[in-house]
Amino acid sequence: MNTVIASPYPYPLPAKDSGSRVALVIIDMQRDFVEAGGFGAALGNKVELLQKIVPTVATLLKTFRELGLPVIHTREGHRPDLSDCPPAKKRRGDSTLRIGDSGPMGRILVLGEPGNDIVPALRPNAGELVIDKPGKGAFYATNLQERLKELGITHLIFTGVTTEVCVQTSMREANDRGFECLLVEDGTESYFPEFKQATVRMIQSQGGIVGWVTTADRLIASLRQAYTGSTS
Ligand code: C5J
Repeated sequence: MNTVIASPYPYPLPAKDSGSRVALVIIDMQRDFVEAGGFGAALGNKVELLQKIVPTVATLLKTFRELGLPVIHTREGHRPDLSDCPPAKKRRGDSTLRIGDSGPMGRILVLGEPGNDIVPALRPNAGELVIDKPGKGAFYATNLQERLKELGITHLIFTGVTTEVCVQTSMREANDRGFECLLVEDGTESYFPEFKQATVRMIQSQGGIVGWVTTADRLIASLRQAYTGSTS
C-alpha cells in the first residue's frame, strides 16, 4: 500500500484503479480573503499572511493536474439578494464594511463579484469542480457530498484558508461523512499563526481524531510514487 509520511501515522493512499480516488480540496483561495479590500481585510486582518501559501498550493494544483487527479475549489459567498446569508452572519463583527456592502472589489462576499474570484495563480480549469458555499463548511447547503460520491472520491487533501475556520470546519464535516482527510500544513494559513498551530495539533490528536497532517513535499513525492511509479 502507498502511504504519505504524515502525523500521527502514515496516510494511506487509494491504489491506482481501485475505484477509490484521492482529490485535492482548495478552500476559499478567493480575493475576498487573500487580497486587500475584501472581507478578510474589512475584518481588520493582515491578508499578506495568507498570500505566502499561494505558490505551495499552486505546486500542489499543478501536481494533481499532471497526475490526472481531481481538484475541488470552494468559494465562500452569498446570492446577490443575500437570501442565503443568515442575518446573524451579516450582523457579526464591528466592521464598517459588511457582507453585501460595496467595497473596492465589489460587494463583499457576494457571488459573481470580483472579490469572490479565486486568485489568478489558482484559477480553476474547465471541468474542475467549483463549490459555492454560503457557510464556513464546504458540505453545508451544497451538493459536495453527492458530487464526491459520483466521482468515487474517498480521500480528501485539504489546503486553503483559513485554517481554523473554513478549512477546519470542512475537514470536520468530511471526517464525519467518512472521508479519509489529510491537511497540508504548508498549504493552509490563518490570519492568526497561533490558531493555525492549534488546529494542526488538534486535528491529528487522539490518533487522528479528525485526520492526518503532512507537508506538500511529502505529499507530492508519495503521489508521484503511487500514481506514476516515479519520485521525480
Ligand atoms: C472566514 C474562511 N474566515 N474561508 N472564512 O470567514 O475561513
